[in-house]
Amino acid sequence: FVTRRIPQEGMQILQNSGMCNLSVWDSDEPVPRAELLQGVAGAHGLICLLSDKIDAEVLDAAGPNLKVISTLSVGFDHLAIDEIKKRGIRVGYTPDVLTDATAELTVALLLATCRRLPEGVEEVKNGGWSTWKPLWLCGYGLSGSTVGVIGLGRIGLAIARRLKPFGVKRLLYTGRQPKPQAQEIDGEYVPLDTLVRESDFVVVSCSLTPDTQGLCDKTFFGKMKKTAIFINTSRGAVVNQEDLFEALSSGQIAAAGLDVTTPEPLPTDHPLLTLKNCVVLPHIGSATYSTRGVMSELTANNLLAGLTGSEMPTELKL
Ligand code: 8YV
Repeated sequence: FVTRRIPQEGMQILQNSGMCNLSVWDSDEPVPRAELLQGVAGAHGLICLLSDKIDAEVLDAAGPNLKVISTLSVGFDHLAIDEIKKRGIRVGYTPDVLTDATAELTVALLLATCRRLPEGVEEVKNGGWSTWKPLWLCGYGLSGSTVGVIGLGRIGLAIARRLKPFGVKRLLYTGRQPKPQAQEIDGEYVPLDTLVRESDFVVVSCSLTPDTQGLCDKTFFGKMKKTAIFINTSRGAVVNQEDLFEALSSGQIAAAGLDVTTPEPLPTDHPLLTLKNCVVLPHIGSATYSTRGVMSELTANNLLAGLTGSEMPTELKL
């Protein structure tokens, strides 16, 4: 069962394999819960997306045939891993292939936020561009700055690599343990507290776990510099959005750029969208044609390998 029309590259692999009797929720919209429960019944394999919550109820609805779940994402916080493990189901996911695209988007969002690009575009359109004014639309630059990356995994490292050539002076990072790869970017492993206090740019690139859920809250924002910029391209739930709104509207921090929110999509009347100093994107980190194409190929190949009991190109170690 495929919960959404995935890019053609992946669909072709599934169709050409001649191995599966495909049932696809043929839409660009998420499959409604009732249809998911119905569609998955008796399936041997499941292809899903981030927006599909795969919990015990879905696994029970699938029944004992289900051997493999292949998600079109690197993140797997939508999967009830304990329940999946208990049932001996294998999981495929899509690491590495989206690292460059997501790191690129993070840099784009960071620059758009610190140099106030959306505000500038808006001013040009609405006639706010009058004469040249010395401090009009001034922002903060990367050159000479301190950048702090929370979570120096594949994507965090790719972000840091791209930011260094902008003239970043210090590159701080935090996580469960120091990373040897950090040498390459002269990264300094520091406690979270130090990172938050000393960074001009705080970039969140960690996965969503019980430890990171709500990590960026009132206390966190309270420690940031008043001139600092907050960027999140990982998962919305790492942030307490009410606390972020408060920090942005009170001037506790300078600005924020978010590619991820809770919920997604963010309602159009959400308070964060009333703020000029908050740039919100609709979760497009991996959205390049080639990346989504390769992600869908990998998702299909993981599924087929799982169905035949062979080695998957990228299996999640449960
Ligand atoms: C995906 C993501 O674009 O892979 C992930 O975990 O967050 C994004 O790259 C998207 O969620 C597709 O499922």
